[in-house]
Amino acid sequence: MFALLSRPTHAAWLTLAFAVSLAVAICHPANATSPAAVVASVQVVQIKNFAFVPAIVTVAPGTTVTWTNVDEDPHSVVANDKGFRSRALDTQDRYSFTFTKAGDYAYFCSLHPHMTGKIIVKPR
Ligand SMILES: [Cu+2]
Repeated sequence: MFALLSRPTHAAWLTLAFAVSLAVAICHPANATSPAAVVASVQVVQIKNFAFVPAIVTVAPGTTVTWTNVDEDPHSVVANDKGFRSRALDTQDRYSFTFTKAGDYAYFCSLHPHMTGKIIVKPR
């Protein structure tokens, strides 16, 4: 008799504890503003005013980076190690490359070598 009464009470406490922890989790989303939250499977880089924007991007392996030239002048995207290389991109042209391996990938514009950028591929 006593066991039958105490069991539902125990279950009620477990339910309450679960509800409280759930409420805490909802009210405090983990690291919502940390840099890790910026990581996405698709990353866009604009080529604007003779610069790559953002110049340095951190992505997870498997991320496709798409560069879009929004300048009036043609630009290109060329890896320092020649691992990827776009043709000359006219206004609104795009170039995409999927980064599968972790590492730092420095690149530049072959038409204006002072334009540089970097893709950092890092597991989450
Ligand atoms: Cu350029």
